Amino acid sequence: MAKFRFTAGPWNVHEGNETFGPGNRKSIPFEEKVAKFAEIGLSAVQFHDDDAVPDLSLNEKQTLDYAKDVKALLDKHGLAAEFVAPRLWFDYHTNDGGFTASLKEDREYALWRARRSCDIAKVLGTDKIVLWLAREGTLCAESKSPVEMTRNLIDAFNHILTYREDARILVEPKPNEPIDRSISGTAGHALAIGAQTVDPSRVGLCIETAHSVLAGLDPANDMGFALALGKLWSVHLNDQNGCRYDQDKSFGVENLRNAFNQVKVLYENNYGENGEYVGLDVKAMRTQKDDDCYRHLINSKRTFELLLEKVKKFDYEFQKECVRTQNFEKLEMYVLELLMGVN
Ligand code: XUL
Ligand code: MN
Repeated sequence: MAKFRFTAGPWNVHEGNETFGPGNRKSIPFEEKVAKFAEIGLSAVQFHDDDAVPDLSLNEKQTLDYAKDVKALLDKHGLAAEFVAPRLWFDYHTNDGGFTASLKEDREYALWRARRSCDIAKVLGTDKIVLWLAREGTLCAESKSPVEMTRNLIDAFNHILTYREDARILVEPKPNEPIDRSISGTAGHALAIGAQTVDPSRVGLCIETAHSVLAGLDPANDMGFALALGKLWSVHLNDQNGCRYDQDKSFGVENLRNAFNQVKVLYENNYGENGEYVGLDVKAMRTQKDDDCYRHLINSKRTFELLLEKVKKFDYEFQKECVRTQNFEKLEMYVLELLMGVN
């Protein structure tokens, strides 16, 4: 049984800003976050391309040299790099989409960011490229063709797979926000697109709890779907209170039973045995103070580990008997009692 190893990104320790107001916490330098990640027991760091190399105006050699320094910093703290994700939603070129932008020059910009991510990932020692397809869809439904957008995505995936022949794409599906209508909002969409590429074996998934909830789906089932197909290459655990803006709450705080079932499906299927990490894509509430601003990460990891203990206590003989007699009321109460510490 592989031991679960945890990871997070620098964006998971943020100032607390949101649409209605600026944050109240101070910015923490990247080096300090990395040191703290190691201290709280994480094993790897997740990156957007500009988390690793913030200056987009650097030439290729300067970019790679900068990435080498980042790799040295990770090595110093005994951390690996899990993945690099092109940030295809911040720049004005990505106003209207990345790979599915309406203007050719904007689509080319997105492909450049993807190639840049591949190069940075290579220096950081990872073959994983995460694509959160933030703006791949429409704000105005009539502004783009869904058929063309789907083909754009296949072309973009092919571009990445041929640019770096050892790279793997992990699509992180999300049905909306910031885009109104995503063209590839679920695990099924992502894998269907992957199946049309030059190398479907190098297209898999990063399933995020909140994104599954936003799609009206069950996160544990999404993870199980990906596991059954050998496609669960990362997870972003967090929590989400129903269908509203993406909340990135600490793991388990909204729906503990759901969180239990996510840990259960990962444990039962030996998630991690091929080096996969448990990503904690959580954000502290904006009210949280500077002096305890890693608490959400510490709590999410602890919740996972406590739920793992519960999973290990799960009585499969009892479950089998309940299934045989179709006494699901009994099984359900057993799970609630397990979670409440009664048995
Ligand atoms: C957005 C989200 C991102 C991705 C990485 O909802 O989850 O942080 O995980 O690009
Ligand atoms: Mn995420």
